[in-house]
Amino acid sequence: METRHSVCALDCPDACSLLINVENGTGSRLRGNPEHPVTRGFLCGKVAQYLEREYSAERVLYPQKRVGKKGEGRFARISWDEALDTIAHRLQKVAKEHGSEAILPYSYAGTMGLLNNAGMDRRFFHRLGASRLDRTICSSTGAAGLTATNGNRYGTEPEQFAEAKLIIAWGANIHGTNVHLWPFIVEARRRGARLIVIDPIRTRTAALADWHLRPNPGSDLALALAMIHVIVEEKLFDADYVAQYTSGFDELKDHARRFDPERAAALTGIAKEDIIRLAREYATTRPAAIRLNYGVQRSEHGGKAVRAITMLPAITGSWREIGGGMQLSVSQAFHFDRTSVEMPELQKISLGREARMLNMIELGSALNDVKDPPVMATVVYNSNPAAVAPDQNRVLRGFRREDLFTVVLEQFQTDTADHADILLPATTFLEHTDLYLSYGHYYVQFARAVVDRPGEVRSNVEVFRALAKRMGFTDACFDESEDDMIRGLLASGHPFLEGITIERLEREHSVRLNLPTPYRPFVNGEFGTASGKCDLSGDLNYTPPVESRLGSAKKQYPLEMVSSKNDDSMNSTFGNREAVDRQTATLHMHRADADPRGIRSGDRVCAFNDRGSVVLTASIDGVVAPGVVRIPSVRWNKRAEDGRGPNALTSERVADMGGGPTFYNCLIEVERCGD
Ligand SMILES: Nc1nc2c(c(=O)[nH]1)N[C@H]1C(S)=C(S)[C@@H](COP(=O)(O)OP(=O)(O)OC[C@H]3O[C@@H](n4cnc5c(=O)[nH]c(N)nc54)[C@H](O)[C@@H]3O)O[C@H]1N2
Ligand SMILES: Nc1nc2c(c(=O)[nH]1)N[C@H]1C(S)=C(S)[C@@H](COP(=O)(O)OP(=O)(O)OC[C@H]3O[C@@H](n4cnc5c(=O)[nH]c(N)nc54)[C@H](O)[C@@H]3O)O[C@H]1N2
Ligand code: SF4
Ligand SMILES: [Mo]
Repeated sequence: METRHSVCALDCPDACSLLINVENGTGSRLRGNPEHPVTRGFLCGKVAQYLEREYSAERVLYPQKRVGKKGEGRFARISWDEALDTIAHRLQKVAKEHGSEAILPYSYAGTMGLLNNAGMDRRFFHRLGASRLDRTICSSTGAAGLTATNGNRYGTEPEQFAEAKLIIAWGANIHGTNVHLWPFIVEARRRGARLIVIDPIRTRTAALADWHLRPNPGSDLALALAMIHVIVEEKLFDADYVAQYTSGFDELKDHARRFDPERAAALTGIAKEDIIRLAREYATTRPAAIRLNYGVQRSEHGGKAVRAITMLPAITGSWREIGGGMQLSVSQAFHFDRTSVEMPELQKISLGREARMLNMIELGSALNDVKDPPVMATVVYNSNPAAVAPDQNRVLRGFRREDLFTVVLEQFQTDTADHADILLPATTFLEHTDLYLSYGHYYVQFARAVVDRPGEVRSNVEVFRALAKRMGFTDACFDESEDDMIRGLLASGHPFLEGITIERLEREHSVRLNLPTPYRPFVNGEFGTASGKCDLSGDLNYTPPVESRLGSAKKQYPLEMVSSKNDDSMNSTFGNREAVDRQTATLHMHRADADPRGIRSGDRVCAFNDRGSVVLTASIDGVVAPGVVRIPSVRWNKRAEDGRGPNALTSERVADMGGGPTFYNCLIEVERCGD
């Protein structure tokens, strides 16, 4: 028996360092590495049980071809040779008849491992001249907002939250989605810190807070501007930091002037006195750290909201302090040479130009409406769009087109896999080599395969390498090994990565970027903007989201649905677990909305709007305020009695910046289902 190191590859800011016992190629006792400064020896509930998934009888183990109708999920086993030949033949045919841009890759972050997330696949699709996918579904709106203000995506490291005297979890369900930050908050609170949660939902985190403020979904821009209003009026800002390290303060003051607490109270649903108290407490408690998470930016003004919230630690000078500042994402500090791996220049061979780009949140439109050329083939990996993409009925209609050729690389038979013409068995992160960044801490990690592979599973890297050969691509890049690709990623020459080699990672598994400890990214300004200053200028106009009670959308749908993350699953991953299915089949509602509709806890209810409907079980509890409903997400469609998940209700509407989705601005009505 041997203890081996791995890294959790799920789409989570914690990027945990793992230890696993291995005997004769079989793993047991998966646990958090006690030596990792952020993992600190524990795992979240979902991944503590990961070996149940690894060795599940439901794993997809062999290549298969569809024998039933699209969506039915009936398949027959075939050989890898037949699978690869079929795919190569069909892709070539589509390219010949419609042009290579009729092929659309669709992937997101099923694995965060750099190679299996965006490696050989990118080379393959660039060489093929396929359409490019704008990967916006999660964080691109927030990234755009953060970058507009700070010029880059650096932030306060989790370890420093222990030093804060005030922590604001803003649209951040830390206990559910970022649990390795929690012990640092516990430590801070033991030393007297207060935790304030700003979230329309009473999450596990909100329930544990000292103070929970519930804004109307998508109204955070108004709240942030009102805080700035108070901070400016009461002269609570750090005039010296503002003068030295920011630009555009006068413009910001003009914006904020119009958002007095009274006006903001009407827009946000938070009492005027509470807004004033929040602003004062934030500006006068030192140090104060904001954990902003992605809940805020999944709304119509989400980009601007992030932009404004990011201004708070600059105007109060909080970036100066250990335990101050803010974290949304720190991913950009990992300055890997991604172009060396993705090789966009291969498009020159295939197309002589950049391929067209389709926004992944508009998949329903891409599959049904896009022309010149229409999408005739799609290859899906690291994602389950049949469940997670908005406007699900249109997405499913697209996937059910008889003339669409669909390939899915999957570990489990998801709703998307059910629509595959060819289904390929994928490895888990315990079964392949990869390099990892984190968007929540500053450690680079590396892991080799630690357990034997079941059946005939292959990694994404291997599949796209093999497909390149079948398609006749002779370029040397398709022969490159995983280790060479990792060397390429690490060889960017950026000082943060200096001395971090594959050999060192092989020995140490996890290596801190070359950053001072503690790291205060903007202690002396040095923002990533062209001027080097924090940019407080720009458009911060706010009107209520169209899909909100105060907005202009149709009034027959009076409830605001927030389908945010379920604590015990990971988007649709783990949706096959019974407990997860029960949690994600629940609609939380306030008594004030339930009573007039004759709805009681345990009732079967239909949630619906013009886009679709879903059947759920009502829970009348303290989770939401009147006018808001919550559906913990994302359920597997096929587990639902009507074959639909929450995204049957959400829209393709694009947020204000960065092309991201507006999952959390969604108006619906709820009724008791007929018996
Ligand atoms: N357990 C678990 N962990 C996960 C995931 C998961 O599915 N489950 N998913 C992973 C992924 S892909 C991501 S992107 C991260 C996301 O991590 P988070 O951003 O923390 O997760 P969310 O649940 O999307 O949103 C956070 C909180 O924002 C709240 N919220 C929604 N709308 C608003 C709003 O308008 N204003 C404010 N102030 N709050 C709002 C939600 O109610 C939610 O509690 O988590 C990762 N970790
Ligand atoms: N209503 C609603 N919709 C949402 C969200 C929400 O909060 N509410 N959240 C949105 C967000 S933030 C995100 S990030 C997206 C996430 O959406 P997705 O990126 O689709 O994430 P998952 O649902 O976790 O599905 C990932 C799939 O990748 C597979 N996988 C894992 N590792 C590998 C691998 O190495 N190779 C291959 N081939 N497959 C692998 C897993 O088995 C899993 O089925 O969903 C979005 N959709
Ligand atoms: S999902 Fe997040 S918290 Fe859970 S083990 Fe993976 S990285 Fe750690
Ligand atoms: Mo995400």
